[in-house]
Amino acid sequence: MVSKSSLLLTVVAALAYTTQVHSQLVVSQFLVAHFDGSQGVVADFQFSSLQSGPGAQVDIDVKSGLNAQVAVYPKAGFEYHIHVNPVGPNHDCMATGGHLDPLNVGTTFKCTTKTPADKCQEGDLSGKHGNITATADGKSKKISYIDHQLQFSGATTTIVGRSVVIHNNGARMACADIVSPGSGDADKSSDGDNPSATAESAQKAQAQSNSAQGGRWIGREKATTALAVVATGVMGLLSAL
Ligand SMILES: *[C@@H]1O[C@H](CO)[C@@H](O)[C@H](O)[C@H]1NC(C)=O
Ligand SMILES: [Cu+2]
Repeated sequence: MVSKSSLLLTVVAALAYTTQVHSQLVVSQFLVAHFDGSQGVVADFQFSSLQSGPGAQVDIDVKSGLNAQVAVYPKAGFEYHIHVNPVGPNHDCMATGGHLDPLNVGTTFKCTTKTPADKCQEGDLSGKHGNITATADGKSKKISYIDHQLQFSGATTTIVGRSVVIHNNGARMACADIVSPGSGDADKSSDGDNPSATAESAQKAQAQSNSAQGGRWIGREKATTALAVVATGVMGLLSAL
């Protein structure tokens, strides 16, 4: 006869495991690129992994700097891409190299919002989703979309450790590293004016703990196994009472 306390222990352990598995199914990866104003642009980019398959939800919040007066072509707006390398010393945007392009699409083929996305450079975000509009006050409406090419792993495909570059008629106007929230540059962000800052930091903390655990998906089989263990434990406990 198994003791009640050991059964109880099994239930508690299995519940703890299930909770952990569940949270990893919800948020796997969350990355940010923060433009801190040192190159005239204050903006936050967020990349959140999707629940299934490659791709990411991209959320862009331009707070200042993308003014129509600054734009070489105010009507066209500003292009922006994910470049392969991080930003160099002293905010050197040239150090970021070329576009993230694991498919070797190249720059001669221009992607538009109508091009099938699997034909585009992974990093050509403004090609696939449109330029950032130039405005009178340099602040733009929040931009959100899903990009199915973005990946959080793979030596050639990952967006981890890359950078975002904002262009003004081709010139590299400002750049920022893509990093885990709370690491290095991302910390300088002042979220004080952001009403969703609390929810955001909770999400960031979650993502951090997930990436600390490797940031990988845990299969549904494992979640199901954990649930089965919980169920067995509960039934065992009930029958022992
Ligand atoms: C995006 O901006 C670039 C540079 O200003 C411009 O050449 C291009 O035509 C713009 N794209 C669209 C779709 O307006
Ligand atoms: Cu670029």
